[in-house]
Amino acid sequence: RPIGIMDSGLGGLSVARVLRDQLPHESIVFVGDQGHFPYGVKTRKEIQQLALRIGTFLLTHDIKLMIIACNTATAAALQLLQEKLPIPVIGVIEPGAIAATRHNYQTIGVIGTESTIKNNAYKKVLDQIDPTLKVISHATQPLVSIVEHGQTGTVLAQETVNKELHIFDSQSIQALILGCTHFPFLAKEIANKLGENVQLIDPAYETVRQAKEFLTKQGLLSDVGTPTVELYSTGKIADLIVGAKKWLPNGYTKCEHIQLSEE
Ligand code: DGN
Repeated sequence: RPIGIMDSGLGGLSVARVLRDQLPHESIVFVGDQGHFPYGVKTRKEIQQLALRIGTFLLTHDIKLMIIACNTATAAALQLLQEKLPIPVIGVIEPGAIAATRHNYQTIGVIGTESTIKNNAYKKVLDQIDPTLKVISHATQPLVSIVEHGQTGTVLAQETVNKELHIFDSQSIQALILGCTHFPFLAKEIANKLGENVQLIDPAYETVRQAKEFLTKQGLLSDVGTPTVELYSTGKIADLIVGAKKWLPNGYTKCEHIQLSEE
């Protein structure tokens, strides 16, 4: 049985690539909801409806676990999906916060979409784990668009990162949580801007570690065989193919457009 992964767009591929790398025998069904991109500026209710629709689609593929590979959708819909779907669902925020609190940092930054930052999604979890940690949160929607439009590695990408992360010039941080799954694809530009003293935290690694732990405990881990990797987009399939070619080094077995019903 495959693992289901969803995002509003290409960002979820940053989780899929870590999963492919760490759990190479697991089959994946990935949905990029490009037809409704971006989630970062939508209401909680809208995001919940979209995420539930995708969860229902993933169930038709008999998934054994769903990963919400989107911080915005995790903040808005994780609990709802855990209640409504008959399979386990994990998100990326708690794993990201856990990864960030492993190193005794005193001050960390969090960047994410407007929705993730406005909801204080990371700060709430970080405060629970380590109330003494100083957290500087910053919303940056333009970085999501750079990734979604295939502009990573360009001068424009670096300029946009420099402008968007300007806030950290005056507020020094020891680590930065990449609190949007699109951002690991801009890690080089972000590292250029912040310098080597700031650790970048990609929540995907801890998310995949938790997925592995769960599957192992349940006896559901696939450790032999050649997996299938099916990618679906509710929007332009060409964009998903470009992203997958760039970021999924081991390729995919299927890539198709899907239309999900409003119900
Ligand atoms: N990739 C999503 C996230 O992690 O928050 C959001 C992207 C978006 O829809 N703006």
